[in-house]
Amino acid sequence: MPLTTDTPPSAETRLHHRACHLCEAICGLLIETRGEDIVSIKGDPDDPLSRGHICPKAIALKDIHEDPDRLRGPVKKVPGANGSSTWQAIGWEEALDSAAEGLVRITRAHGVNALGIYMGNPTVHNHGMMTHQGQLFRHFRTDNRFSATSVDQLPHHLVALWLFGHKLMFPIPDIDRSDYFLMLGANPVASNGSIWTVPDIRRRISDFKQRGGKLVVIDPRRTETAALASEHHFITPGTDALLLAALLHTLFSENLANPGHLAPFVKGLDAVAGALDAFTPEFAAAHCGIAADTIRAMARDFARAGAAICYGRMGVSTQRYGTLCQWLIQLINIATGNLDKPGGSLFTLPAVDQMQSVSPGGFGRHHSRVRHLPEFDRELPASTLAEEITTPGEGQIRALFTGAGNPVLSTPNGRQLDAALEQLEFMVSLDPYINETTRHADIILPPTSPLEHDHYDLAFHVNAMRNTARFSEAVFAKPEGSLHDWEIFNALAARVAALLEQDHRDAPAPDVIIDAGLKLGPYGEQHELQLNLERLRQQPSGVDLGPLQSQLPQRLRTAQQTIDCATAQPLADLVRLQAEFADPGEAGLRLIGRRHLRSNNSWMHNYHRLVKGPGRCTLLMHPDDMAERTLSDGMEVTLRSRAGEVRVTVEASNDMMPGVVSLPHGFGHHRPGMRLGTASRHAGVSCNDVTDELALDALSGNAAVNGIPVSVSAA
Ligand SMILES: Nc1nc2c(c(=O)[nH]1)N[C@H]1C(S)=C(S)[C@@H](COP(=O)(O)OP(=O)(O)OC[C@H]3O[C@@H](n4cnc5c(=O)[nH]c(N)nc54)[C@H](O)[C@@H]3O)O[C@H]1N2
Ligand SMILES: Nc1nc2c(c(=O)[nH]1)N[C@H]1C(S)=C(S)[C@@H](COP(=O)(O)OP(=O)(O)OC[C@H]3O[C@@H](n4cnc5c(=O)[nH]c(N)nc54)[C@H](O)[C@@H]3O)O[C@H]1N2
Ligand code: SF4
Ligand SMILES: [Mo]
Repeated sequence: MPLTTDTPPSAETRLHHRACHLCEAICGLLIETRGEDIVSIKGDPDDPLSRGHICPKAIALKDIHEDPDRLRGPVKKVPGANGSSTWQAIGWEEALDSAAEGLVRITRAHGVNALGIYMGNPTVHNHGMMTHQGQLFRHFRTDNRFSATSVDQLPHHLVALWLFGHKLMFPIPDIDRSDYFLMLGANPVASNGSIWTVPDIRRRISDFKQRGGKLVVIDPRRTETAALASEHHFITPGTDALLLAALLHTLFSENLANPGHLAPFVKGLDAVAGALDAFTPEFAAAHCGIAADTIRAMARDFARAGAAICYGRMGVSTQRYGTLCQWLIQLINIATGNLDKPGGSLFTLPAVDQMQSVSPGGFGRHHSRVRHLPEFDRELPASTLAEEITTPGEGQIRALFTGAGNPVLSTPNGRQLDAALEQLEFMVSLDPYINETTRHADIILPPTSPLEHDHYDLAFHVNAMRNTARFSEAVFAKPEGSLHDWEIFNALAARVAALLEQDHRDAPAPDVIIDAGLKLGPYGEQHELQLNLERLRQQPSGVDLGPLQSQLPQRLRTAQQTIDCATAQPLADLVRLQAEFADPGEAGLRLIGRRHLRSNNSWMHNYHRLVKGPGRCTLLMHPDDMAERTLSDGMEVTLRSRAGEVRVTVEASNDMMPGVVSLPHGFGHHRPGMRLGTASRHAGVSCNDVTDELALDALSGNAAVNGIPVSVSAA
């Protein structure tokens, strides 16, 4: 799309190949610049994965780069007039010294666990943050680490670890070669796919259907994706585990289960079948709102399809049975022989293979202090962060480091966390913005703009529906006096190490690490392609490494290279599920979230082009539910839960399941002391002021931000 610029036409025009880092679709872009201006941003038709696809958010790369609210250098909080505080620009030396000293001072006085760390979602879209964060954190040795993982995909990691032996072994839907697709709790037409890098999903769904494929979507809202489906079924939020258990029950009881090529290395299916006796389609139907016959038909269709996919995302991981859902989903894929099969769900073979370099993950090796919630991969559930700050005692968090995260808006009961952050003795944020979270910091360290550093998708090639590799050069030179995220990690780590008298050596630049990873990787020195960074640089649209291939059992990281289906924890969780749903359950409204193509979590509301038009932070509600409460379209209502309440405009929608209301997350930009001009004019309210820090997937500690019991009344 062509964009307006101020630069005289005489300036030199250049064309840059660039990956879009804003979402998991990682689209290839062609960015035209003239001098310091971005003239146009288009899809790269030669990108082997995205094939020219682009969405309206790509233009925000220009807006982020040029945003006057984006910090260009470090700031420090200083006292202002009348007891308020204000921000003062400071130099990097002072900023890094005081950040390191402040953090070390607290851990010296109160022990290592007095420091908390929260890392947010953009970390995984930024290779330098991924390669260099450990550099800093290893000096701190705190158990109080948190991230957006536990408001998101934690159940996927746990199930991957248990079944396949590594937290990153995600089965990836092979939609281009499939016949039947059962999708639960995902809306890729708005989100562009998640734990499934699948640019251009609309076209892929359309091609899939054209070939005779059947897409069945299970969602409490008739979403943009459901609108394209062959079949859509409403489901009562939080009851998917019953549906999935009933599907698996039917596969076993009707002798439709056949692991086929997986049989030689799959164990424990009989034990699973035995544990499912009570989970009949009738039992599920009584709670989930999908008829027993429909469930049986779904199981039969799935088993009889040439190749089938069962896939579930946010809506089924961030609910009370998140881990059980993800485990049942993979058991359906395994029991029908659709795992590791073209047209089913397969594992990638990425050019930089993190299975070689990243730890497989671990679970429950230590627990949170206050609520005794289990760690996963050395991180505790984000839902417990606020109480770890406010509850006195040994190990209480008194200082916090945040990087690329906005937990005040993105974690349950954000208002409680907002207040808790006020209590901290010291806080440092690595972030380009003064927002709802970072306004509590003492020092903010802003990195270079995304277009000022190079880029490699360490995370998303691992989740992609085709094996490709691509390295993007920086579009703009790094401005003088600025630091990349990874340089800030190095510089802070060096200072912290010196203060703690620990050894420190700067980690090499990310491109050096990527080069080494490529050479060691499956297409590197051992392979005819001899892939390395030099070669990738010569093909800026990316290198095609082919469709996903069957790789089992060799790719498994389990001890015996087998898949042991009878995983103890989810089997035990079936008992909790059965007990909870033994009774009809209480009626009442349930709150779910929603995503919009022009938004991205909490931090992309500051760009006029993306937020203009009618406000999107509305509460969707079925007209019957509104009539029952004498509400009318456009009215201000109070949305209330155990944890809190917000006032919001209600919008009538026949796309909602009766009994369910939907509010997007990531809004609530009305708080004082931020520097987000456009966002605060489109403030909205925060969905997470209503979600509940006590609502968890009890098995993993993942936040259940979907399915929250709420009431709605005229404001
Ligand atoms: N435009 C845009 N794109 C994004 C993002 C964004 O904010 N905006 N965020 C990015 C991130 S961080 C992620 S993790 C991904 C998420 O990607 P997706 O998982 O595809 O995203 P959602 O749109 O949240 O889809 C969740 C769906 O679950 C449904 N749901 C809620 N509760 C239940 C339930 O109990 N059962 C079932 N079956 N469904 C339920 C919701 O109605 C919703 O349609 O998107 C990424 N892409
Ligand atoms: N109710 C509800 N809550 C949810 C969800 C939901 O669906 N419903 N979704 C959940 C999901 S899936 C996720 S992933 C989380 C996200 O939760 P978070 O990761 O905590 O929040 P984000 O909104 O992604 O905030 C990103 C922050 O990173 C900063 N940032 C952006 N780019 C960079 C960069 O390159 N470097 C640095 N250092 N900082 C950068 C931004 O300024 C912003 O402060 O929210 C979760 N919360
Ligand atoms: S789909 Fe995602 S990666 Fe592609 S252009 Fe849009 S925001 Fe960027
Ligand atoms: Mo996410």
